[in-house]
Amino acid sequence: MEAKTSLLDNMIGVGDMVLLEPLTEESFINNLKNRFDHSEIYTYIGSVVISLNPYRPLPIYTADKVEEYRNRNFYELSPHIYALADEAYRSLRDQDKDQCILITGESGAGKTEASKLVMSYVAAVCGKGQEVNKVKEQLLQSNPVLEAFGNAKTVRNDNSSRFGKYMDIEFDFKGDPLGGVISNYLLEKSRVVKQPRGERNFHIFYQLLSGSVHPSQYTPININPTVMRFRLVSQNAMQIVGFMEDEVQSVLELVAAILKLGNIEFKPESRVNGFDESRLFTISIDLKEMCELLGIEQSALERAFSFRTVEARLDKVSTTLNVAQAYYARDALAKNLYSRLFSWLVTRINESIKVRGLRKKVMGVLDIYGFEIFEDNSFEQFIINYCNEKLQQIFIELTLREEQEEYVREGIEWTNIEYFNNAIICDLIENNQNGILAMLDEECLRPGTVTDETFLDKLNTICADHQHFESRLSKNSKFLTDHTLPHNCFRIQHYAGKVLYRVEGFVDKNNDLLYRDLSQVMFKANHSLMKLLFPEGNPNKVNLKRPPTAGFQFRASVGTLMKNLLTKNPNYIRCIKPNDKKAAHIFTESLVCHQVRYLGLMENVRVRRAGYAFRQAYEPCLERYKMLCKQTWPHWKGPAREGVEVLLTDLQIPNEEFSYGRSKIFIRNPRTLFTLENKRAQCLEDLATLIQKIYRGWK
Ligand code: AD9
Ligand code: MG
Repeated sequence: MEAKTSLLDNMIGVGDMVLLEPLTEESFINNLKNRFDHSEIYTYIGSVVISLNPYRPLPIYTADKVEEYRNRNFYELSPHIYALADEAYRSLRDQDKDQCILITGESGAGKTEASKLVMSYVAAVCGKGQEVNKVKEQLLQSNPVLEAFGNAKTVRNDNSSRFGKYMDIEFDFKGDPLGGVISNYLLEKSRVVKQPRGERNFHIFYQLLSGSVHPSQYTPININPTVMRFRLVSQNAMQIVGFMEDEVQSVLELVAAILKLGNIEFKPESRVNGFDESRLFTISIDLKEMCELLGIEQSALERAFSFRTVEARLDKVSTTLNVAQAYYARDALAKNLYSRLFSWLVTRINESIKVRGLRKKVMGVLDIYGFEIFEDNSFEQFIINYCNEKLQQIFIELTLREEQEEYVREGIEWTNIEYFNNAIICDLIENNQNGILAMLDEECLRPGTVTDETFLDKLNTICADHQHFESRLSKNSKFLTDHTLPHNCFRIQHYAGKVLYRVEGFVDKNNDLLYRDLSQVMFKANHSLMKLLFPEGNPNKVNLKRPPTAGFQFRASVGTLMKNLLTKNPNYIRCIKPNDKKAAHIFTESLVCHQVRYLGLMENVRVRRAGYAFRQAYEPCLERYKMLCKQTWPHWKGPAREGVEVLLTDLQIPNEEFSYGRSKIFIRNPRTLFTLENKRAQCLEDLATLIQKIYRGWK
């Protein structure tokens, strides 16, 4: 009977993997599958929530469900993301502990949905009132705005986050939300100008065009700026978040201008208006329309696409651009316009949701782009996967640390358990001296001819020659070199799998340079946003200092994020993708097994079981089992801890099975818990039979 082997009544399979007997990878996967087949997508490993993407709407996020989970103990009901959200919120509200919700998993596993479920749960259970409700709405509606601009359809996920997001929700002393702060991490801006086969550009472009052009026709557009009004799905959301009408309009103008920009073509043309022999001439009207949209002087933009001025101290040297360089400049401008617009949106949202009262406690929700292995992996995947490595590391450190600390806090002995630590991969990427990012930066800053190939040569040479590096990289084989590697590639053994990176574009994307001529034209534009977006184009503020590289900035911001997360109490949601067809009801065992392995879930269960499989505060424990002992039933008058002692002695459970912590009882073996649960189930059954008898007697 399934119910007898579970922690909770009437549960499918085992709700907490810690209680799984026997514990093998096979039984672990079978348990997930069994539960998934019965629409139970959540399963615990102690306090960690495993979430399987159902790829279909489930009726488990209703207002009734919220009520059901509200103010209940974590293990009291069947596993649910709401239980985690409730636990985190109550701990924040009642114990003043800052929380963070760490959501990990590969692309399409359900992280973004999970983050929204946590946010909506917290919004539903925290305080009400006009002001508070407005704050809540703004916080929640920031999601569709950012998704419209930062998400896109990829082969892995129809709504894939192409940026990392961390949101601090700030509360007052009563636990009412006051506002928040969003941090965004490196948007995949290359998507603006080029999308892999079968993928799309950012949603906003299609939302803008909806009704006028079919999404498949991305390139040629015929939007008339004057009729281009608010036909946007995200438009309502923008207004709720606090954007003014003219701001929305400005944003849309910019998006439309980027589309126009993408249509501009260059052809070498001799003698145009006697201006210059090598001047490039554009044949479309898009240039004109783009200039109209942004209030740019057309001839200035044409010139910026034809020449490049290099300034060195007092000298200014102008060189003509060839067609390829003009296209390069065009794409660089499109990417910069879009990514700067995105950052501006985040800043603008932050302004709206900024905390005005006295902030007391914080709940951080982290939703980043998931681990990606494509056929063709570039700088973007490298950055995304590095970010995922860091998160995995934090999981490893904190699971262990948390476990250790709890034993110390409760005065209980603890023995270490071995598991794979991916710190070595993080170091390979981020080491200050010879990490891959540092080498890339070094190459980007080196005078002389720098290409992706010279960067790759450098990586390979250092790996082969440098004794220290060799032992660090090769012996642990995280940087994999062999003769079968395709030309221009390097391979890394990430925690989640081997990824082959093609170096093409690494140097360029890391440099992230925009010709000064273009930024100056943008700064001069007669458009409300452009001065804000291109401050370096201000001719009065000539700054010859090189801006930090994309890799450098990313590493720094991830470092800050990690420090921030370490100060908070972590709550984990480990998302798993059940199949790669984006389909409901399909559970591909091999795929799930791979994720279970690299997420380290088996180790997680083992760590949890190595010491004590189960722990519970004395009071709820006594409450749950007091019916099993005459001395504690129905009311125990003394302290809860003594009640639990009386109960366990009475049930003749061997002493070595328990440890009495300061505030919790620790149960070593899951079987002991089953014994208690079975006795309790029996007791309830007897009680039900008795009630029936009495009832019949009355009739
Ligand atoms: V990525 O790293 O941003 O590419 P995520 O964020 O892990 O990825 P996402 O949350 O976007 O994945 O989920 C992908 C899709 O799965 C969603 O668009 C939903 O259609 C579907 N999904 C995910 N979670 C749930 C759920 N709890 N219930 C129903 C879900 N559908
Ligand atoms: Mg996502």
